[in-house]
Amino acid sequence: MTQQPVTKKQDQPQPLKRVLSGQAATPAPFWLMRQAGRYLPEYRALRERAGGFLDLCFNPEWAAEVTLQPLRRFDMDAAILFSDILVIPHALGQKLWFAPGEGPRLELLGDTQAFSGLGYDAFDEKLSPVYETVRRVRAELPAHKSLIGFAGAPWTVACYMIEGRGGGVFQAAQDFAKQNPDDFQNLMDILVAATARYLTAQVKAGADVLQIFDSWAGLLPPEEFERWVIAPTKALMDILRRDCPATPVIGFPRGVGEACGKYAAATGVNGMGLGQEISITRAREICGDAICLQGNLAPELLLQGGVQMEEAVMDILDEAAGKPFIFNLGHGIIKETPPEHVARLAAIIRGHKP
Ligand code: 1CP
Repeated sequence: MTQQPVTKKQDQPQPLKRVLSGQAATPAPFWLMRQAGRYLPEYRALRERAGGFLDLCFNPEWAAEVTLQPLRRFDMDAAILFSDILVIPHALGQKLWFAPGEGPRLELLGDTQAFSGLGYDAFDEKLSPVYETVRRVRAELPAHKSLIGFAGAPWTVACYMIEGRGGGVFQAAQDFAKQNPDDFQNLMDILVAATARYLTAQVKAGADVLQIFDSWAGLLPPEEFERWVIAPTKALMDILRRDCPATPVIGFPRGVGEACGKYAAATGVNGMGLGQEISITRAREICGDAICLQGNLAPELLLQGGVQMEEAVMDILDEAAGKPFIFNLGHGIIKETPPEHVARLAAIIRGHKP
């Protein structure tokens, strides 16, 4: 009698990696942007104990705990590293702080904005706690759950570096790029190299999948979109393909609508993250059948819950069925969202039959 191999849970492939390799899966794997965060009481408790937000990001024990908190409740298919996109300017030497209740602040780089003060002297040392967090989370996660490492895309990180804060449409950053394109290109080059170094180190520490957040890609008109979103992302992808060829990458240029097709084709990402401004059906027409799409429930519907949320989730799952897909939101969870709504969402996704 031939013995059937016993499939241990450890041997099961990760559903997230499966769909990112171009295969469809039912039910669709899911995770949620900002799944670790202020909507969870256990996050708020640890956040209070940690003191500053950066103290939380750079304490591997706490950051690993916060990364794992949502999966203890909801059985997502992936954990996303708890950190922030702004640790890159911090590691390059730009002063960063989080004013209580206000969001991030960065010290302005000076009149010339020549970026000469940025450098690698303390880069690896400052970011080493993040890599330790990755190692700890990977060691604790079951093998079939993916750990997503991430960074901000050069354009989005540059927006904060030049503006010194969030909250608007980054007019100073947009003006600076228009008026000083050579200096801005210089900043893009610095950020491409620094981001590649940071993401490659996350992969070495155990990240299974990477996501590149370009939250402010949608601010740019077409020509600038090509120059400041597509070109630097492609340059970053070229390094990642060389240095960690086996690691799938999800690109999330938020708010670009139908330009997702151009972005996907030009950058070669494995997963195309969609904001709620485009339907899955339309994005599939534009991007083709091979790529894995990710998204795109409006976070406002998750906040609201009820029948309207449930119908919207079913619509997305029906539209996405039969092709590679990761269920997610179109942007991060709103902090007032009741955790029970997330539990309901998870149940609908797991129970969906096309
Ligand atoms: O006090 C707090 O708890 C701070 C709130 C907070 C949190 C929970 C910030 C400050 N960052 C984070 C974590 C974070 N940031 C994660 C963790 C993992 C997860 O998703 O669960 C991730 C992936 C990010 C990424 C991030 N930071 C982005 C890209 C995604 C997006 O939301 O568009 C951006 C733009 C930031 C900058 C940032 N950091 C924090 C805030 C409040 C902001 C936005 C500032 C603004 O523009 O208004």
